Amino acid sequence: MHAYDLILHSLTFFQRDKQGRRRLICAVATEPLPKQVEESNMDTPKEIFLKDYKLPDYYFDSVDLSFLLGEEKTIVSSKITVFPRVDGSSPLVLDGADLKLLSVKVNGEELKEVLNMLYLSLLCISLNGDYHLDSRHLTIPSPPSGTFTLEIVTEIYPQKNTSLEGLYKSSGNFCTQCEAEGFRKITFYQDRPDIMAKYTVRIEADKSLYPVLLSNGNLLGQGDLEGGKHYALWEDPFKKPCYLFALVAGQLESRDDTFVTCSGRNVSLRIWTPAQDVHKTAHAMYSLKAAMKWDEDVFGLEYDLDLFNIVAVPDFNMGAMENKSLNIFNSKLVLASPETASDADYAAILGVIGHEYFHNWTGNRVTCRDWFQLSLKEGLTVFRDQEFSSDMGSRTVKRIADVSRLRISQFPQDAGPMAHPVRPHSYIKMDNFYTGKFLLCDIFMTVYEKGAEVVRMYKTLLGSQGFRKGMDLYFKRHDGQAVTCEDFFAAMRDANDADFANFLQWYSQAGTPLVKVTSSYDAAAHTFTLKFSQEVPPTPGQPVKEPMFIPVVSGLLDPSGKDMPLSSVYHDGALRSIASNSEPAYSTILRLTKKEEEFVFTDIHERPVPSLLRGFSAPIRLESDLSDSDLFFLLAHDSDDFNRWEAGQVLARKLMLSLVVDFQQGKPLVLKPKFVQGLRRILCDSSLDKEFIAKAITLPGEGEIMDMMEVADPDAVHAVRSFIRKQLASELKADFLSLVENNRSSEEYVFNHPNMARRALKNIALAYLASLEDQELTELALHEYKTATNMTEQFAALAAIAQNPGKIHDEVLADFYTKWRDDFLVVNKWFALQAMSDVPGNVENVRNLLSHPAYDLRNPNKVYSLIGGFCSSPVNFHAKDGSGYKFLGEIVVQLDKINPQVASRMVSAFSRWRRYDETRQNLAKICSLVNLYPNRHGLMQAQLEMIVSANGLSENVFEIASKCLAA
Ligand code: B3K
Ligand code: ZN
Repeated sequence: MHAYDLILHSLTFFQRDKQGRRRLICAVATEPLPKQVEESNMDTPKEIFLKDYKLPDYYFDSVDLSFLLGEEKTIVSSKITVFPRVDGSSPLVLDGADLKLLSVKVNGEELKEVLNMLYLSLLCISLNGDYHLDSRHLTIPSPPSGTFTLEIVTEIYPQKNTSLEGLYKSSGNFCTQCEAEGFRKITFYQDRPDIMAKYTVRIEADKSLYPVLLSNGNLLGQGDLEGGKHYALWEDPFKKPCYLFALVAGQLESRDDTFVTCSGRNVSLRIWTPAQDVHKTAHAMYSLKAAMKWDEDVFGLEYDLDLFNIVAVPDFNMGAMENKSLNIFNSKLVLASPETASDADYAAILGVIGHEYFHNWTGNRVTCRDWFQLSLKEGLTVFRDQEFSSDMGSRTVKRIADVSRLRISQFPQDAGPMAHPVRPHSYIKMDNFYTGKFLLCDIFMTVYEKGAEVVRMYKTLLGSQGFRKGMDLYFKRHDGQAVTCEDFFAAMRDANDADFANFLQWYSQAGTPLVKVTSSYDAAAHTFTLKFSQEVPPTPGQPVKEPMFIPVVSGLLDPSGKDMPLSSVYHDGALRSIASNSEPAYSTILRLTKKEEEFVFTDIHERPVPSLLRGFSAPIRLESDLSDSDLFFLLAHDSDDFNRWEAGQVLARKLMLSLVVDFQQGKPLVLKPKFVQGLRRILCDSSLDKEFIAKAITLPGEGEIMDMMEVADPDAVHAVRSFIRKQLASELKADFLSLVENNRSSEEYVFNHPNMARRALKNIALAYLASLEDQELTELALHEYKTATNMTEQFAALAAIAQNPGKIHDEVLADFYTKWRDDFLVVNKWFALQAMSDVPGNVENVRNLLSHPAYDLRNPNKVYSLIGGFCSSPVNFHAKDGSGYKFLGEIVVQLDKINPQVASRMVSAFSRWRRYDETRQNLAKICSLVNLYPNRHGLMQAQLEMIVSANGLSENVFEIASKCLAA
């Protein structure tokens, strides 16, 4: 509670002045808090709850901002037209952080500060003050009734702002990041997304230092001023929440292009970067135009202004930001050339440029009522960018990549202390609910990625056309509004007259449902029965769960591997026909809604092999009773390519888990010949897409396997995965060699699916071969490194060599740095590669890299590469001596003082600490080790405790570290 709240909850006396404004004349606190309590409470992290949402008491109509950008300080003036939601006498509370307030005026009249209200209230002294200030708010206790103007002038210091939130400087240029709650670092405001207003922005700055001045909307005017200064005036005709405000000022040049919209309007497109990088923006421009066209074609959504700007900045906490008509991007997601960016970078740029552009409708035109609704815009927009990338490349490969990402990062979040529903019930720092897009060890995936799966389920249930009808209705109902996840649900339901059962639980229940299925065939009755059970595991704050509505897309394969025609299915006392209009159906959606239920397919004349959860139709863990030979059969024949891949993954997971047990019991590791044969068949199947093959022969990640174990054992999992890789490399050596031979190309780099697929297959073959540590094969990798003409192949060869320590490893890494030392994005790849190394004891190398001249803890990308990269190595991060944890603990405390958002990403690497309790392993082994090594569980706990007790800890890190410890 703040002093101010106390006053309002106690006895207050007001009188009206000539303008009808209420003036506080006296206040008496009934239960005053001692001063020290008041002060300590001021900065105690405060949890905010969805259930406490209240409509704002005041709305803003228009906002005129003026910026005087300077080297020492920046002056921000705002003039806001305010109107009350209902006439009454509520105080107007504005958010503010790190601001120096210079003046406040209401209807042109300057207000005075009420100094220490608590003290004065206790003495019951008459006051004539007009506003109150604390470390987080500016409060006007008695604004006039009706519409009024509010003018506020603040002073801020962007050059000192290392949090990269609000207005800050990146490489000498000014830029902003306001989502989620950064606008309050620019000026006092109702910093919440349901306050939507029209903005004008005047920027004034030195012309030679900041020749380019940008903000949202249309440029109304610009001109020179005295003293070498100039100005620009921008107006955004669309109402927007303040999190979409943006400003950029600096020395930038643009790549310009034009897009003609479906209604024939010309839109100017500009991508801004420092002059030397403009040549690297061709792919970003291609991606932007492709996204604009795709949104018109698929959703009928046209861009709504005549100008669209993108600015690339090197210092950015996240991937990018969808500010209205002025997207600001992390340079990594804009700049690309064949020599400096990999296929993965090109694909990420396509996806993220699309993502931010798509927000113009899903996020900007229709925005969120409050931050709990974040998935309304993010889940939907991730789904849209996934679909866009699928349509631009290979749908199956994209789906595999997205599901792998979900499993590697979101499933662990759902199973750990940070588990929360797609729509969280509470938060301390909203930033902790955003996905970091390209971070190496990000676990903040639920709102975005699981949210996208929830949107995908609507599409699965409604079909493309039904989904489009729902989207159309959503825009028709809510354009220009700030709305909730229920509004989206209602639009989908109403447009299709659909029955979604208890679908809304996907928004409120955390945890990944575990679905178990058993099957049986009745040859006499010609029926095939699937029995399902489901259980959603308990998560923090949600010990008991209800069954969910889970769509399981299913098909049945006949013994020749073909899809059987499905006629009808019996479920819940009713026989439902599957075939429609006498067309046979080969796939159907089984709608699970109960804890246990069964589905009986009729007219099944041979024992089928079921293909379940096709396309990963729901974000669940599925455990089936399929035998290994069923899985090999699906791997060879399933018409659903996703499920073909999935069958291989299930086999690999089973194999890895059983070898982990062997390893723990000291048994020799042996690879089943059937597994090798199955992979060889895939490898040599020329009818298959090459990128699909590359995915199919990639083993599940170590994190994924540890996530499936009751007690995670990083050493065992690492040893097993390395063993299988080497064994496969040795047994499939000839096949891998011919893949490398046959997939070289001397042609110019092209970013398209066939070429990317070719490179992906060649690169994975090379990585397998190099794992053998055979001199000839290392020479081969070295040859590929030297002859590569693009970063995809050069870096893949480097990574293949870097697996094995030694002289060549050191020489090639040094050579790579020398080649690319002037390109900071490539140098970040070099940092990441070294940081991720599984060579034991690598923590020392990473510590040394912290003082490398190219390293800088203030740049998020460098932190994500080096520290994030390090945390993704199970061997070194989870080193038994605790050196990895100690390193991360120290970095987090140091980083938190510079940039809390980045620090909280890093601390999240500890989030699964309870999973690493070695004491539950083989007792005999532990007894001999326990004196040598304290258990990992305790080591991580100690670091978390050290972090939460650090002085001046940010709310960002506090939220993560304290939730980890409380779990
Ligand atoms: N909406 C932004 C992320 C904002 C980051 C907040 N700390 C990018 C995106 O998801 O599109
Ligand atoms: Zn987004």
